[in-house]
Amino acid sequence: MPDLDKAIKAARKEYDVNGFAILRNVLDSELIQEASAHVQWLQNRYPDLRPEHFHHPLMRDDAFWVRLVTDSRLMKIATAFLGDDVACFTSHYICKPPGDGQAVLWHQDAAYWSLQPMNALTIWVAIDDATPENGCLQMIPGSFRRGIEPLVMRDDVPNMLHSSVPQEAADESAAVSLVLNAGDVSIHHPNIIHGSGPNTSAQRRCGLDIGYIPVTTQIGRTGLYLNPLLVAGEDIHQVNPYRPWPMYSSESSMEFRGSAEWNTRAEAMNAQQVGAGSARAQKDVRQLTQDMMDRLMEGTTKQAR
Ligand SMILES: O=C(O)CCC(=O)C(=O)O
Repeated sequence: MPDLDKAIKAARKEYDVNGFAILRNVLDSELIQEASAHVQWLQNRYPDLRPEHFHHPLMRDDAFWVRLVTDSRLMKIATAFLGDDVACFTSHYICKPPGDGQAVLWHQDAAYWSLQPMNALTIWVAIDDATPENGCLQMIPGSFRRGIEPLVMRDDVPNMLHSSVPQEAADESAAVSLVLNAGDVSIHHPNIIHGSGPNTSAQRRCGLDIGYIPVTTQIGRTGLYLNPLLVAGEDIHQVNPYRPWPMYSSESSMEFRGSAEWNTRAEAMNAQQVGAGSARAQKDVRQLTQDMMDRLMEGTTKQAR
């Protein structure tokens, strides 16, 4: 993939200066269509959930989600930034329905994550075209160099995180909108101040955010990040337990291109994983998702339980 190599090199330079970068045309339209069908599959399965909250517990035993977050093109980007041995510790679809999709107020991911050290990369995959009207991501260039701002609880406007950085910390006049086509991806630093507006348009805006860490980063035991998955290389440091890759089953996953061969790939990955099978809490996935939403509402995502 020579073009991707070139794009990663350019992205590295931008990321080092601004704390974010865009890579165009990373994922093919067939895979994006499957991801879109996956969102519909989740919507049918969890009709009572707002689609901004399709968090990773809902997908942890879902072979398609693992196929997606381990896509070779995403792995190429993640390993270029984090090294050869990489895990995925969080991911969710933020799908903003037309006319009603909620804002994500200015925030820093690191303020919500319990990671030691805070070495991580978010890859955000555009499942739909993203524009200012339907609530695309916005970044404040260079803001990743500042420290972590305190969280301010917010219920003055509907918003997905129920919190933000203090108003004076976000210089909105410097904000850049990330206008993406479906299949483009953006990457960002855990400390960068970013957010997205409400969806005031007639077009859905759906993105999948995926948090990757090198296997040297330890995930705090707060009960939230219960689904780390080794996605590239080896668990050479053994600071986290990893879940085994799920087998394909029509009950736990949508059918997808390659689902017939999936189990061979998953078995091979599990065979080489030290500690495979040491999955964390086995609470009901809907309840876990509710716990995640409650903790966002209480502002307690970083506190141990
Ligand atoms: O999808 C959005 O609008 C917000 C995503 C976000 O804040 C993130 O990926 O860190």
